[in-house]
Amino acid sequence: MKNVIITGISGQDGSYMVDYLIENTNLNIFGAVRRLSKPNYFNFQQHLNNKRFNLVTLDLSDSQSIDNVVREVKPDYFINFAAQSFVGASWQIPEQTFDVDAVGVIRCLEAIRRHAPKCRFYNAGSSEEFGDVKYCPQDEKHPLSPRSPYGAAKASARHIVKVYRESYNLFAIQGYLFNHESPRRGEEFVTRKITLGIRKILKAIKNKEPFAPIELGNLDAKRDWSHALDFVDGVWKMINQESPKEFVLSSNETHTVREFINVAFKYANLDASWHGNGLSEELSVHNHLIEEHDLKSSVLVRINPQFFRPAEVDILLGDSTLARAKLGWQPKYSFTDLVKEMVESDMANECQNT
Ligand code: F7E
Repeated sequence: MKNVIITGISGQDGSYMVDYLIENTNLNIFGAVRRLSKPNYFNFQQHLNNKRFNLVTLDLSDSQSIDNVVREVKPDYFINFAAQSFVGASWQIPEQTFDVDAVGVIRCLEAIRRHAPKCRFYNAGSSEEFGDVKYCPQDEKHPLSPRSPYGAAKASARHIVKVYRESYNLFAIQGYLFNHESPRRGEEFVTRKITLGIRKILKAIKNKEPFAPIELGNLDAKRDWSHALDFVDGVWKMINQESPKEFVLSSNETHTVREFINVAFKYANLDASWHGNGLSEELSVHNHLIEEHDLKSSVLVRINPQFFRPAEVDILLGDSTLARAKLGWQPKYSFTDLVKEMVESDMANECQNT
């Protein structure tokens, strides 16, 4: 039986990849987590008793830990979803971001080169590598022009993956993944911040309590959002090609943060409208609802300059034509399916791990 190492399994992509491979393959899965004083098994607890699932400790900032696991497991696949993945934080912790997201990839590649040179390696790449984009939509030929320490680290990782591929003849690739979300998305990312904010507001309304607005930064930023479940399928197809080619995975649509908010509040059945401009822009509940529910507050969303970034990627819009044609990859979720699922999941799970 073949072995796969998946890093980052407490997070969204790693945990969905474990689900996907348990369901669709007979691989032995070595799910890697970093040692934490308070372990977080929430997203993969359903597999803990599965004979095909093995939990291993591995830290991208520690080459010994990577070397040990690769030497023992001798993987056929290594899928690296571990990262400091929050762009906003990468200005506060630039060294740690670079160490984990770029140098950590060298550590993985070195371990593979020494102990499992036939292993197929996938590293999570990002549309953030395109940065201040030169043309729309962005395809595989778009130049790398990152705007954040996170984007710079991922762009460096892309170069080192190519160098190892060509120097040592490794099957090593890094896809170009545009934004991808789900009910398992981390709380600080804008989509989940919005859907969790809606959950809090609805609860307050139900309990006839006042509520605090959701505070956000740049509502004009445009992103190409997909469902993470579609992307783990795309990554699996990418790592199983005959030759190591790197593809864009994207929905091929772009929406502003404001549009995400509008659709999310629609699925929460809260009639609302925008007022004001710039930093004074606010989303408020419609008057008829204030009277009907005897609401104690009315502002749902407000701008807080704290959430603007030192440098912003204004628009991302992917072109995944090649992945669809060459890998036969076809995403199943639309933008509205995604928003609906996220809103409904947060409304239903009032006592999840958040
Ligand atoms: O921001 C704007 C923010 O943090 C999206 C990661 O998975 O995708 C993700 O990176 C947009 C940005 O994701 C808030 O300025 C406004 O324009 O959800 P995000 P991201 O930075 O696009 C790429 C492909 C990755 O590779 C990354 O790992 O939303 N925005 N107000 C805000 N964003 C946040 N987080 N919080 C706000 O309050």
